[in-house]
Amino acid sequence: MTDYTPVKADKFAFGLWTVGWQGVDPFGGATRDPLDVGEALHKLSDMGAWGLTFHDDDLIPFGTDVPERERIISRFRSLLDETGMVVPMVTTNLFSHPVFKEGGLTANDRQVRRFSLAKVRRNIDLAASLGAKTYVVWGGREGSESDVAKDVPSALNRYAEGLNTLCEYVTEQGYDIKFALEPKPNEPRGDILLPTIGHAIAFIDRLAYPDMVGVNPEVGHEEMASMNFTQGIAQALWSGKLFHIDLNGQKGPRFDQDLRFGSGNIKGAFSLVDLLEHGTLDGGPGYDGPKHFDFKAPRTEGPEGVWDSAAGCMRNYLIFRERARNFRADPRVQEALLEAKVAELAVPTLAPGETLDTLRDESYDPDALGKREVYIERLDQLFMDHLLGAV
Ligand SMILES: [Mn+2]
Repeated sequence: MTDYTPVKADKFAFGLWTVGWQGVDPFGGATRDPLDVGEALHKLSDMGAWGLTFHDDDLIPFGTDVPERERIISRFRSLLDETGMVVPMVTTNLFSHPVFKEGGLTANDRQVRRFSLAKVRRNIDLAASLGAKTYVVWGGREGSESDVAKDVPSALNRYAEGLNTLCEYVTEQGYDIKFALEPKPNEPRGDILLPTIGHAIAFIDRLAYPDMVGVNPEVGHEEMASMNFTQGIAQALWSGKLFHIDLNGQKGPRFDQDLRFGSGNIKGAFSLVDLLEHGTLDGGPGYDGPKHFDFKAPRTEGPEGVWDSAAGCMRNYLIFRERARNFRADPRVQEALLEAKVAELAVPTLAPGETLDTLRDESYDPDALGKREVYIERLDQLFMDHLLGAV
């Protein structure tokens, strides 16, 4: 057993807006004071975190003039040097200002779309200069409350146009940046475009530069839609599209809770970490990118509670990682995997040279097959035993 102390090599990253959230919700104002970016960087670095991410407006308030913008950026660069923190990902706020009330890249109003692209471009230049490799696109306002007011094919065309234009810009500039779309089913819009991992992956296939675009799935966003997050991540890995990940917690389909990672669906979090760390049985890779926490300490908490919550995200990941390693190394588990024929699924259904005619000529005993034991409960209980530390 380790002491679950995070180190930089674990690549834990936090959004500036996560630890900086002041607790404003639709029913009440701030319960916490603003957090200075210097304090955020020092505190996170001391706690063993590796990276800090931000929306443009988190670091540089909307409407800041050029000299003040330069001053903020130069102070931020010094703070990064001082703390050894990196900026693995940057994103754009295309949702807070009223200009985005009807969308950003897919607003019906063409001037809003042009403004949105210009805002993204300006922030991509900053992202590249800070060494960020991933640029997240979360279209929280891209959607509608009224089906008749949004022509979805046109919206998807404009979404694609925006991304294609940004990909061309990044290539022309020689930036080492890829885009990651972040799906979410609803909130703040009644319905958001590209609501799940699957929608996003299908959309990416239709883009002009599909290799430059992947996904940034968030635990809570998929679970709001009753999706199995581990299964979605497995498909993203299978598609070569898991460019980034947002870890947090959610208690089923309801508003976006952004609980600390591990809180909420604990068994789902365990299977997720097992997948990220060990990949799939057919030798498919796991994930070695940033483990990025997009959580919010509940507004009940004061400043100390925020760091308790942030530390809990990393601690829970490390506990799951240790237990997943123990699970995979346990001889009883290996036996149970064999009994449940989990690895047999990696064997192609037809052998080389076989055809459907081969199958036609084969004899089957469906009744016997229907009566077979599958031993899934036995395996799943071992999984629970390891998760709960009852081994
Ligand atoms: Mn969320």
